Amino acid sequence: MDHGESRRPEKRRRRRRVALCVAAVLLLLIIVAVVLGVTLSKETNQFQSVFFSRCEKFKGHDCQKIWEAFQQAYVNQDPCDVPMEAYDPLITAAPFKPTCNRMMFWSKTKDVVHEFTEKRDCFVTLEDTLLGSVLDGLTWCGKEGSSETFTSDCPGWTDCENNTVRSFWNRVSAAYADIACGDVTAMLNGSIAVPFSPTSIFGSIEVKGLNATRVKSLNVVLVTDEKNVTNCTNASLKDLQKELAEGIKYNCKEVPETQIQECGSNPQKPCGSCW
Ligand code: N1C
Repeated sequence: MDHGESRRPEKRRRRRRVALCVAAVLLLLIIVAVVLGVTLSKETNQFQSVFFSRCEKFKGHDCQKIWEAFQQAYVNQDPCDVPMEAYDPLITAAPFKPTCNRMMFWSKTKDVVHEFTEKRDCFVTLEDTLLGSVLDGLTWCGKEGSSETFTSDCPGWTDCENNTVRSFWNRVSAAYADIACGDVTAMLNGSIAVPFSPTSIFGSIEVKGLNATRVKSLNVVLVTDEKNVTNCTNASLKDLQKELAEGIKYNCKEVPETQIQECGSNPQKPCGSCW
């Protein structure tokens, strides 16, 4: 009898302890879930606010509509399985306008090109257009079963070909080349051994996408430095000419980087005489 009475409160105490433990674990789980949820949607929110602030610099566009068209390409998708066609609705939502004779392509010369185009209004690169400027320098991807946009741990070029970011640049570059017209310019890097790479976006998408009914000529500006590793006779540039559609004329000129910089900082000089 005595025994039974003293065991009952002991049992009750044990049950209370178990209940307390369960409650503590549950609370911890809730905290972890909330923290995780907040940091994840923080990534989405931060990315979205960069997207909108860059987009809103372009007047007369519905950035909300463009954001939705952009998101449908990769949200809730395997980030290694986003084909370039997934961005078709985005191109429809923010189509490119042709700027004949002023279009500038580039490969492995991003900094020189943009230093120049920032200062002078003569040429238009993809980064000067709405889609190019909104996404320039950003990383993003989705995940199956999630409505979030992630900005870290996204697969890159070495992980898989059809990754979210690469497919975007492939798709917008194809659209940009497709509307090219008149005389187009391309800045290539003359201080590397192979200035034209067939696997670059310029080599695999843009050159092939130039339409002979619209494009008169492709004018390569081969940016050189003191080391002068390559010139216009470089074998890779022969490959470039072979890729051009029949009817598009080809020119190449070696231009020292210092000359491009000087022309950039001299607004009096007409663009046509920069090189
Ligand atoms: O692969 P690339 O260059 O030859 O691509 C450059 C070519 C340009 O003419 C642009 O029109 O393709 C277009 N383009 C961009 O505008 C662009 N902005 C930022 C291609 N890529 C772009 N990026 C990023 O740089 C993107 O992440 C891609 O993978 C690199 C390509 O650089 P590259 O090899 O020098």
